[in-house]
Amino acid sequence: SITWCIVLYLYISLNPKSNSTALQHYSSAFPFIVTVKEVSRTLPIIIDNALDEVDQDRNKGNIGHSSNVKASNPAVKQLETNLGLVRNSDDQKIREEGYSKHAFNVLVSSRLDYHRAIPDSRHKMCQSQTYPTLYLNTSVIICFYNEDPNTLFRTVHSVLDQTPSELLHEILLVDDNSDTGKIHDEVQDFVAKNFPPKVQLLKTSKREGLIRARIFGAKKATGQVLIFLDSHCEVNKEWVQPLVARIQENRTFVVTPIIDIINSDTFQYTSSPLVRGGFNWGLHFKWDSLPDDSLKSNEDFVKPILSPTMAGGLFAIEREYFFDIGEYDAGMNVWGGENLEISFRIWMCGGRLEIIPCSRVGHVFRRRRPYGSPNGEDTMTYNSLRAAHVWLDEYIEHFFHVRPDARHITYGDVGPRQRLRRLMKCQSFDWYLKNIYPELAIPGKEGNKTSKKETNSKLQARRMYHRKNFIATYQVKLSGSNLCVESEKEVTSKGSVLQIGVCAKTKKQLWSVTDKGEMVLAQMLCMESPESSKQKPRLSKCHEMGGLQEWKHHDDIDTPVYNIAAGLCLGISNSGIEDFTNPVLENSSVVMTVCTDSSAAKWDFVKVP
Ligand code: UD2
Ligand code: MN
Repeated sequence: SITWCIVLYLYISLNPKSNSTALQHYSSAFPFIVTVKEVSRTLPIIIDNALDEVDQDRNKGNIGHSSNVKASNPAVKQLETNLGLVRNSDDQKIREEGYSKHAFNVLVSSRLDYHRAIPDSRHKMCQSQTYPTLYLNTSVIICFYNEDPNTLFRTVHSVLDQTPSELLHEILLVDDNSDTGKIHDEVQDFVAKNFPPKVQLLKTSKREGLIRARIFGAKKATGQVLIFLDSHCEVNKEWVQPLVARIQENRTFVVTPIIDIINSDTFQYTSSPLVRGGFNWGLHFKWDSLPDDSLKSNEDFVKPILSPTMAGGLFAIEREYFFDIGEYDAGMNVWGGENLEISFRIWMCGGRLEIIPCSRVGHVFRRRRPYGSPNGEDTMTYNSLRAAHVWLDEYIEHFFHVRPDARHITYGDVGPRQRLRRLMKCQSFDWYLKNIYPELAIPGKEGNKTSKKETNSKLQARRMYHRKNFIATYQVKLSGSNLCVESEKEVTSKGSVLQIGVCAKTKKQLWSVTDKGEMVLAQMLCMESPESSKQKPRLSKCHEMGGLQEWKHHDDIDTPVYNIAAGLCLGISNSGIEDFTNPVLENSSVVMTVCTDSSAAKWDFVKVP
């Protein structure tokens, strides 16, 4: 754990944004908001429970669709309740196609109940909140493009389940001309059979991208408040009341829930810490920690939080106000940038943007976006340029400084948007920076920005928090043999695959199990499963977010070792050889395999004092 501390110390001291580790946890779940460079490398992830006031209860989920498997092996039977379990080649196919089409675990999603219980992630103060009589009703608008139908249906069911019907005027599903008509037909059929008439399916005549698809939906909506959601969400208890209550106070308040995390591998629902929206000069959205002393008393966990920007997907706005302030820039394509544009516009043109901590909605954060734009264009840059030319005034130079290439990229006609800004007599960007986002460092200016260096005591506290919670250390022995799982290369060697070697109490064979279900070799690197059985498990930097680094097993003999996210078990490559004294088995590699296959091994966890 000394090494762990040193690694952590280096990480904290080298990372300029490390003033909130909760933030890093959160940001890492939002790969789409960090710079391209950052996306490609695995972000070191550290969860800061200290900043996360709310219980991180893991949601187990209920099995929904029938699981008619008769497993004779009692150990496998014990695993049967696990949602991600790959039971046959059909399952494997669903899982692999799901990852490639949707970038999340479709197999798990298909087995989860549409009405599964998710943990109430709100602060305890929210649970006793009362709201005034709410007289505004809502239109929930959910745009989707090639979405996994089950996940979309769960989104809709959760809104129906959790929203008082008098507040829910309608749910509009906008199919953004998904590639195959099959998806549309399936959704249409399901809507007709399973949902009340207030759920309506609409379709754009061509692929519009999420921005124009939302405008399309908003124009059809007849409720008094528009609420936009992504098509892979689950709303939490009393999510809508605090949003509507706030808009009733003032129609120029645009409000967002806290976005909780639905793990894209396991669909576990975890609560997110209280953070707010910001951005950098590359015009990438990012999460910022709250200003110092924001959370002093319990009441502060309930009060609206001023937010310079919104993440984009989930927000509520009074319908007429949405159109009054210019809806969205319809010249923006497919994905990206619209969230900063609407945020600048709201603030600069007399509105107010807030996060409402008692409203919580879970969202499946993916590691990559599973779709492109129709002509392969980088819509994020195109859209950001449009926003920059309309809203940034002289500060656009800072954008170009970070993105010199963008100076020469076309961005279409922004004349109408600039006229809109003049017409509405909006404030300058300088005003916005000084009054709403003074925390943003202006390059070349020495401001009294918060110091990037943490005080020693803070650092100390943090190090204490991130010391891993090791439960016990084991040799993991192939049952009935004297062969153990070990790293092929040194214990510090990231990416090393695993093999079977004669048991010896060397570091290479000492696996420490943590309270998060990780198996950490020599207390340094985590055992990580690949997404499919075509690749091998390896040693990876621990990211603390479960998923492919979370393992299930008994802590004694004869247990399968199961990875929920992969739906697979730990096995050995040359199975079938029953004579474990046979030297052929030595150095045979450790693989991921369907849990019921003969290559799925049983293991003894032999405690090492
Ligand atoms: C985030 C936002 C997303 C949007 C985006 C920036 C959250 C949780 N999500 O990205 O709402 O603001 O940043 O543009 O804040 N879709 C279409 N047509 C398309 C592409 C997507 O309808 O051509 C749908 C898609 O099915 C989904 C929604 O738009 O329901 C958002 O897309 P996403 O989930 O890929 O975006 P995400 O969460 O990465
Ligand atoms: Mn999304």
